[in-house]
Amino acid sequence: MFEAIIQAIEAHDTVILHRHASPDGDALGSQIGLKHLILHNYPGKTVYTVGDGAGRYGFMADSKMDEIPDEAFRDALAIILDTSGETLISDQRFHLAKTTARIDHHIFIQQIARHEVTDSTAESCCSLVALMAQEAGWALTPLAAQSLFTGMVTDSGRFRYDSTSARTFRLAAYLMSQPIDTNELYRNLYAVDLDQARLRAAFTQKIQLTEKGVAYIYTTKEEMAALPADLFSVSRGMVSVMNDLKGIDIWANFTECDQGVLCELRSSRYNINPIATSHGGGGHMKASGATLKNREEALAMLRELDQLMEEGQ
Ligand SMILES: [Mn+2]
Repeated sequence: MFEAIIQAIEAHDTVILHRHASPDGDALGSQIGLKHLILHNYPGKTVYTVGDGAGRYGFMADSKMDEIPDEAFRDALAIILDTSGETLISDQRFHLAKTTARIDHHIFIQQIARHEVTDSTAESCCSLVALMAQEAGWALTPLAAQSLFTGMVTDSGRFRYDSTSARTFRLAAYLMSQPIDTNELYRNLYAVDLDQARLRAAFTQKIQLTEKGVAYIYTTKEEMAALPADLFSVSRGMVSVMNDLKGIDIWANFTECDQGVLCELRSSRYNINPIATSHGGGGHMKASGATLKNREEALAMLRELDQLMEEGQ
């Protein structure tokens, strides 16, 4: 399955690893994991990780990105991980690379690279990288295993989402043949400080319901400016206060910012991806996102979600 990508890695002395902007555990995990797999199995190769900062995933080992000049791309292979749309890639200089490849588990929207493997049945990009390591017969290292395991955990909601499969557990077991401190990992991922707990409580109070029972939170620019939190922790971080509410099958978090209104859409039952895509976004069947123009577009989206609820009943 990964033959062409493995050959491309073998054929290039320099490999540059990209992933989507505002990285999550899977984006960073696949990047760091693949970096250490290549370094360990092909001594002498140079591997760089590029992109914006690790943010709340800064606890992950080796998550500091490299700063490299344009020349570094000239003879390099650039591999794009965990990204479905070209504009979402952090550090657009992959265009300068000699060859490109992509490994992704989002719903396919476009070809970006020369060699591509996309499998939307995988719960995480990290598990695809783990699968490639098995296929190539690469040896694991503790850091590679730990990074890939982190992405599997975060993108599967700690092995809870329906994308979690027998293959997920087989690959998790394979990674756990290396020493992975899960207590430490889960503490880093799930322990919240008191301020964050209070912020979540405030967002719980902000939950509203549409006529058909779609839950949503809308945060204006003014409210955002007054909050002790950054855009990502509100937009991606607070959508989860609506998880696990009985009788709520679809929920959305809207956050105004300079670019428009960030929208994070989730569902426990319905495929909300086409609605996100029709508003210029993308993602997965039950978890997608989009950047909307304004509040009117957010309200229009809520009407479409209401319609989806109605059709589903
Ligand atoms: Mn992912």
